[in-house]
Amino acid sequence: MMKLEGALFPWRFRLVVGLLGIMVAAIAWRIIDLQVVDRAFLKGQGDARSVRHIPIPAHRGLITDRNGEPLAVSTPVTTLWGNAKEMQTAKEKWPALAAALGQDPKALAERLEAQANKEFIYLVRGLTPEQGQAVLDLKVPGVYGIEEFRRFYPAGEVTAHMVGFTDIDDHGREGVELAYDEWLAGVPGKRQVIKDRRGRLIKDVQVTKNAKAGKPLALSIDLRLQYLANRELRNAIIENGAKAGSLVIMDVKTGEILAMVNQPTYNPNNRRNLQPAMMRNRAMIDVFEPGSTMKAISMSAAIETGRWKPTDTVEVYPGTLQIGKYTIKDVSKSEGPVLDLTGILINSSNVGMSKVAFDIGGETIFRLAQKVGLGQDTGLGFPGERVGNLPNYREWRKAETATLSYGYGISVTAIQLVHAFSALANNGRLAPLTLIKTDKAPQTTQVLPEAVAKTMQTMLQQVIEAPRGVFRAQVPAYHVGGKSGTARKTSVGTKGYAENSYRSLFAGFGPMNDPRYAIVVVIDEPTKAGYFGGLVSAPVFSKVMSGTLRLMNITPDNLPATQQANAAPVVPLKANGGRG
Ligand code: 59J
Repeated sequence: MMKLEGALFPWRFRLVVGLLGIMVAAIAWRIIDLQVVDRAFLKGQGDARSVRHIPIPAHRGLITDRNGEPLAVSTPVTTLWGNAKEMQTAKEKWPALAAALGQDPKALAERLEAQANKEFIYLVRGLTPEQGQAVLDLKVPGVYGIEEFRRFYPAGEVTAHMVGFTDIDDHGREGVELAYDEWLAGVPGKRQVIKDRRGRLIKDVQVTKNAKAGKPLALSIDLRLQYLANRELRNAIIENGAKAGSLVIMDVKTGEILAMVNQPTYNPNNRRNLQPAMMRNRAMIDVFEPGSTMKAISMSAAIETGRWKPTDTVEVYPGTLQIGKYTIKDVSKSEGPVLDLTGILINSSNVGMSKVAFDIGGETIFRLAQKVGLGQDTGLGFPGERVGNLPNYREWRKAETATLSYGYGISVTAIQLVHAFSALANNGRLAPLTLIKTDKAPQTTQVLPEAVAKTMQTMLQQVIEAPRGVFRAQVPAYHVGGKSGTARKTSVGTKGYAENSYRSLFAGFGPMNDPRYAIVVVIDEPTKAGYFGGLVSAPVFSKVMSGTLRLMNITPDNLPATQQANAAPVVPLKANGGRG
């Protein structure tokens, strides 16, 4: 075969072998050339053109109030960054850049020179896309843009504690923004790009993963009530020269928090000059002794035993009661030496309450307090939320029993206190608390017999409407009920109570014909016009409850007879004015 072919085409065979030989030699030379001679050059080129993945920001979910009013909105912004190394090649363009950025040209030049070997520096973050494009249109070498989102809080300081805020990288840092971060955040996407060594985009290759937008969140709060609560609390803090305060409004039937405000507050859109005191969501993260507001719970426990009814009496004379070396004192002189249970609440008698408590035992009060959520986990999972403390003693001696019955030796948050009162308002049924709008009726727990809750509603209405009652808590056109409290603050450092610093409290609900809203007002260290809860906090309750009932279109249950006549439908005028 070989011989035959060789004999037939000897010149062709030699030609092919020769060509192959030349090709092999050329390839070998090329390999040596690439691997040895040009190695350094090519390696540099390879590094310079590399595939990178850059994140595509995910749109963060919108936070709204219960009626769809925006509370936290993500808007697209452009962040401009510079490759300072590259920027050194076009210093003549810096003044125009500074002008477009609204920065001092000298300061910018100094900064760029000081960081001349940095390949990434922020020039300005969070411009509107139009502003950003205007700067990019200058085509300054080394200046690039990234698309980001920035959070804006339309209601500012009014919803600050509740909503919280995100950090500059759009991660939740406080409040609902933090508690629901995963729900709101979404998942960033990825874009494959080819960039050169200086970070210049050479080619936008493809989107390898689409960004997944975060989910929207409708809170339980009603922005109108939030504004109302904030305004009235702020005014009261100023008028009373108080240090701080909280106010919570709850829908007792659904468990929804309709408003939650604190003073002092802050503007989440401008967080420069923030002091830690402004950032505290006190209604959930500060605990306090509930003082006499606790008597509403202790009295409920007494009536639930069946051993006591509202008209049963107790001797409170002479306004003090000695328990070992501990003296129980009534602050105000009671209307008589003997008070019935309603009278104990109206006169806020610590002595009377203690005597009832000795009869039913501290543990009875403890158990109900526990059931209505005092000193218990709310399940809300709000960042920094406190649980408070409801101590259980192996042996409830008189001192512990008395102290708990009128609200000391226990610590609660404002939100727990409003929750406890909601059980009385909702006929003994406790709805779990929520900060999220709910559409279906919640599963409630009967924590107190309906009849007992109804008895308490009547008594707490008397606390406000009786001749010696807390008239400042009254609401025009509606019947409401509640309990004031004035608690000496524990003084820091010592074990005892401060002589001159108080917490003024009010907890109540309405309207009494079908209680719907519970409100708690806490005013911390009032220093001007007195400090009694009935004086300082009750008027705030009145104004906020009044506004709430009106805004929510609740039919008045206490109209004077003449107004009721007016409210009745009148014969409408005929369209032509009655002329035929
Ligand atoms: C009080 C307390 C402190 C703790 C006392 C208020 C006790 C007590 C030890 C002295 C002012 C004051 C455990 S006052 O809340 O009784 O607003 O409707 O702070 O009693 O034993 O100069 N409330 N307040 N007591 N401590 N320890 C009354 C009452 C209450 C009122 C006013 C008058 C106290 C009508 C409180 C209100 O019901």
